Amino acid sequence: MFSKLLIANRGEIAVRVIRACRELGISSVAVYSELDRDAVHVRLADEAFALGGRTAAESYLNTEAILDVISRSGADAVHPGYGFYSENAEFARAIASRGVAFVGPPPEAIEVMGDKISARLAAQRSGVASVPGTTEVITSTDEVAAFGATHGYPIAIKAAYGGGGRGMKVVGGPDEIEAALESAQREAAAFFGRGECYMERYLTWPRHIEVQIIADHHGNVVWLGERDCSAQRRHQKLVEESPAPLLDDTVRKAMGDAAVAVARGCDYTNAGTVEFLYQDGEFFYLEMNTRLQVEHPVTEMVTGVDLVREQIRVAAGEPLSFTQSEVTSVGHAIEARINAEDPAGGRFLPSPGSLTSLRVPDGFGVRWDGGYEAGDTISQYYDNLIGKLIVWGSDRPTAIARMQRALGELSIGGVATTVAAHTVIMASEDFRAGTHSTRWVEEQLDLSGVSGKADVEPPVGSGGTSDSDDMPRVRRDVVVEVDGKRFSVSAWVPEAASSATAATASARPRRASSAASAGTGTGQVTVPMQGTIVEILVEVGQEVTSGDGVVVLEAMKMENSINADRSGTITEIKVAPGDTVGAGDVVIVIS
Ligand code: MV4
Repeated sequence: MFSKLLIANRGEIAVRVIRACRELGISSVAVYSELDRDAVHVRLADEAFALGGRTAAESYLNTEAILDVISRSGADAVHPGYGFYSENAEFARAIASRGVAFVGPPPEAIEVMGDKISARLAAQRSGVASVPGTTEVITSTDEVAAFGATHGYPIAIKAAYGGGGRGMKVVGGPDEIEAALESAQREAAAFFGRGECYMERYLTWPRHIEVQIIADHHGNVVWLGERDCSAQRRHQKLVEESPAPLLDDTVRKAMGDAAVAVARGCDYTNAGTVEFLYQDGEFFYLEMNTRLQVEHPVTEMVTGVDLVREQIRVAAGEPLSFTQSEVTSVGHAIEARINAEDPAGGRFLPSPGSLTSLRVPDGFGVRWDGGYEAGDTISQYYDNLIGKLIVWGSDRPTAIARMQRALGELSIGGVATTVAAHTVIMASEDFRAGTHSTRWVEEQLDLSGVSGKADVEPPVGSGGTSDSDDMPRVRRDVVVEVDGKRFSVSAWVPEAASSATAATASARPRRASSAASAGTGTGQVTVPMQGTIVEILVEVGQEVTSGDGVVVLEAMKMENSINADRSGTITEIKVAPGDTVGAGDVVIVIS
């Protein structure tokens, strides 16, 4: 077994892994950005090392800094969590070459599954049916037309190196082929650096059902039930549950066998998830996620298996601690993702800021996997997941009632959250009947009357959701003696309070551009937070009215419409799709 494990991640998943390490008697090493100096994962780990930087790219995705800390810490294993380096084959190889274990699958399996065409071929070789489609790169519109003539419409055009729905275009009929193919290829090139696309029959009302698998280095591959993740918006899951409602046991078993076959087919080890689309009693392989997923707790709650513990054990070469026939699923588990987002009107607008208060529910059958405490800040630079509320009940109605009870106990001050959306989802007839699909939240759920406002408003004059992550701090080096040994310690202390307050107040108006609907702006349209430009909605010379969307910005995993701050003519477009921008950058000029 390992003696020291480094967690190359932050937030709730870093906390989750640290807890597993403690239970296994493994020493844990945290890493942190400048903004996470006092984060929960840092406080909880046995040791912590600074990476420097603030944005993800400067910190948790700074390969040089991470590799340096891995060697300095003496860690013999690295857990990547999800996101960041979790599906990066090059990183897995770099670690292995240093003699450090990667708590995840072999790099070859990550690569096969990272390319969606090769992933479809892998499933095919394993005898598992994918959605009817092609396994070759589309080279002309004629190929799409021929596919449509044979299989009918709609058709989905997807990026071969894509993921998360980005770049997927739906073709409703022959006259839409040209535009759809062109924009799919353009977006794929902008976002994934490769324009290759392939196509599939587009399923119109599918459920997203995924199977958890785990494999060891002794040839054992088992599946641990499935999760229904259909309640999502813009490819961000909101609610996940296990077992999937209204799923026939024969179909469930067939899906489990198919998932195991896909995993075996690519010599998979460690934890992974095989995604399927399920419609009209049929299931189709979609893709495989070669990492531990956010929603893994629902599987843990019904099977009793500690997935992170098993991940670490199999990475150390130990056999799985159970066999397939020993896996059982008892009762029902539901997870609600609690994000710092305002779901008002179905918009789910990011709402970074300081948590002025946080009271989490407890009691029978309730689990909170969190990464923050009251006083911490949800930064615009990272995922805005505050925590995951997971409940277990003896059956689905009991679990839903328990989730409703727990949501009622959860109280978060300082930021808007998705709690109100979860309350509506749990009460909705479609969700309770289990008839919702992947399009349900966006197209049918009524969130018009919902407000994501913080439960507890900060006292007037406190600065409210002020960006305390921007508070200027200065380094003070002090020498201390611990058990007679001399240490030099760097303390990061706030600058004199008065100057800090003044700096924060003038530094950065929040949501300047998106909130500017009064039409009195300067015409210098800025983005309110760091992110990636997804789409330009206007052209130079075009007339716009104040409040019109001009640019789509992806930030904190959400697409945000950046709007004109005054009426006038577009005179300059300073960005292109794929560009990274920082808070306050001017993207469009109107005069
Ligand atoms: C599909 C589909 C319907 N038909 N493929 C979106 C993300 C990417 N992982 C695959 N996605 C989809 N592929 C065919 N042939 C519908 C989706 C889809 C979806 C899938 C899983 C979870 C949520 C989704 C939301 C919208 C669309």
